[in-house]
Amino acid sequence: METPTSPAIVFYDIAFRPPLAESTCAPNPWKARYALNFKGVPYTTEWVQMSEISKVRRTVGAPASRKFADGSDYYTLPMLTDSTTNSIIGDSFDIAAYLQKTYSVSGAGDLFPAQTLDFVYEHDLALFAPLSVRAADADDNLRAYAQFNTHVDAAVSAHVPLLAHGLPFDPATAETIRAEFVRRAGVASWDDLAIRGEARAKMMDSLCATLAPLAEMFNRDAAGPFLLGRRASYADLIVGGWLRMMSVTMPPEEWVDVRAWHGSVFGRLHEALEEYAEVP
Ligand SMILES: N[C@@H](CCC(=O)N[C@@H](CS)C(=O)NCC(=O)O)C(=O)O
Repeated sequence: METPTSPAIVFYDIAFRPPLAESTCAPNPWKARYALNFKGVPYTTEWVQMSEISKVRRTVGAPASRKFADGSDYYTLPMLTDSTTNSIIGDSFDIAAYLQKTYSVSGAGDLFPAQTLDFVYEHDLALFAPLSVRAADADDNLRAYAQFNTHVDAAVSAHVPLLAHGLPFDPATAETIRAEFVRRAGVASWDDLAIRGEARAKMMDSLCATLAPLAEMFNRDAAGPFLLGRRASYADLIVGGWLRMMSVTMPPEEWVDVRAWHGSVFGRLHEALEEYAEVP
């Protein structure tokens, strides 16, 4: 009789409140998890408390993939290890590119089909940690996807106060994590990171307007629900990762609105991505 072996791929994701598979909502891990499920390669999830990320990455031997504004290392997830190739990959985009290269014909096929990805969000965001900048990709097509990733990240990050207070922290560690967020933001209290009332409504309007050109791209192929019609690609997974975060962290009535914006393109995309939303 064969003994069952555990999958060669271990995927490291951020642990929020139990049940972990329901609360998981960090956008970059979601992009990578969607990519893994798209490829249909077996893996297990290693759940990491936010306070443990730097320790876990250092133990595995993955350098930080971001820097704080002061230049110090910012250890993040997702991360993936693959014992079949002895690889350690510590960035969501790198994970998708790795899966495409290593498991090129697996699952739903090509994660990076050529397409026009011209969503642009010009920004001058004063974030506590600047968004990651990728070294220039030799491959024009990957570069186009990476730029799209940066613009989508920036567009939603500019509205992240709408999401922060809805993060489903584990009650056991919530106080520590909130204190860390307060420290990073340089504010006096967790409450200072909330946005309510008229200011919130205004920020929702701004998010809606910011996402309009992105929605237009989804309307190019009327068959939908993906940018290329019936065929999903990593660009859809990038947007989908952020939608996952919104679905968990926004008040339900706001999430209903987001789903309905711009002819319901985001609601349709989110639903279609259920196919790749398994959390093993
Ligand atoms: N460029 C990295 C960024 C990853 C990133 O920012 N991850 C966030 C979650 S979406 C994180 O790990 N945050 C941990 C923390 O804030 O302490 C990637 O795409 O993987």
